[in-house]
Amino acid sequence: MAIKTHSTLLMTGAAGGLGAAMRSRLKQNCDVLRLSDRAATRDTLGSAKPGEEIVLADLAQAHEVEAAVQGCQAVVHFGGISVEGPFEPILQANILGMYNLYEAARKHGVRRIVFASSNHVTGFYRQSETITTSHPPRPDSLYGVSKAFGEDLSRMYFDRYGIETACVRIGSSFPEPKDRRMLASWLSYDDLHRLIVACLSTPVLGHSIVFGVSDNAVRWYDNSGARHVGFVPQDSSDVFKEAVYARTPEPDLNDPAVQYQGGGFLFSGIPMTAHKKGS
Ligand code: NAI
Ligand code: 15L
Repeated sequence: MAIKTHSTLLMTGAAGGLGAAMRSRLKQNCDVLRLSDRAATRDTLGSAKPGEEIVLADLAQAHEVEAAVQGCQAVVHFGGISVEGPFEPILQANILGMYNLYEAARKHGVRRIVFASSNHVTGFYRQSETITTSHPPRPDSLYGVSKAFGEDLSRMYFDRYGIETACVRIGSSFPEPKDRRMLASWLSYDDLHRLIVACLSTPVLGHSIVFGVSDNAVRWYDNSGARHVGFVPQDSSDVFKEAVYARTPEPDLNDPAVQYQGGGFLFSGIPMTAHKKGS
């Protein structure tokens, strides 16, 4: 989708999996794509191609984030810790980093942000439930809590300062679904790109929550509360179903990773209580 949404677009987390996948795609949607990530990722990012700029920044460092944001009209925010783990790095990158990003956006007049939130904000809903964008968060991990914080922080910046944000609760965005759970949560890279462009280009975004999944047959999410975003997924995990079933074992229905939408994230990081683990 070649529609130009903004002149200079900042993409944080540009050296990560989704950053790499969106780098060529988002180039069509702006005059200048500014890529940002931690200094340690310099080699992964390589040099700036035509129509690109690179501004390295640690999200935990306010002045570095300001330098990355200055001169941009919109941001696609992929940067941060992307899995469950020790709290300190999550605190620095996802919580302090989110605050630094929104303060920089406020100071430098950024009007719209696409925030890579996560299905783990609602990971403690069961796989037998269908949830809407209005269901309360039920994070399954410290990582999920940090994304819920990001959603609330961005809401405050919308209510106070009018900065519009799409909190995209990405399911599982990889080249293909890795397991049976991902048949429900999978988001193709092309659908992710469609979703980002929809968020950047819809006339009125406000503060919106959108589930980022493809048009999969098995679905836990009802996106009808986000129709104004105009995201119409065009891919489906169904084409991978046979292969995924052939290479993965029968699910154990007593396993919380099978019962809950958050899957394996329920077990990583801080210990689970006996209540959730056992029965
Ligand atoms: P990734 O881990 O491959 O990329 C994250 C990037 O953020 C990395 O390049 C890393 O260097 C950067 N980063 C981490 N801490 C930083 C800091 N303090 N300062 C600056 N940069 C920092 O993750 P991936 O898969 O590309 O995901 C991108 C975003 O989307 C993440 O925020 C993740 O939480 C979110 N997401 C991804 C999903 C997926 O299926 N890939 C699903 C749900 C959410
Ligand atoms: C996420 O939030 C992670 O960033 C990603 O690595 C996947 O694990 C995904 O969720 C998932 O739930 O499959």
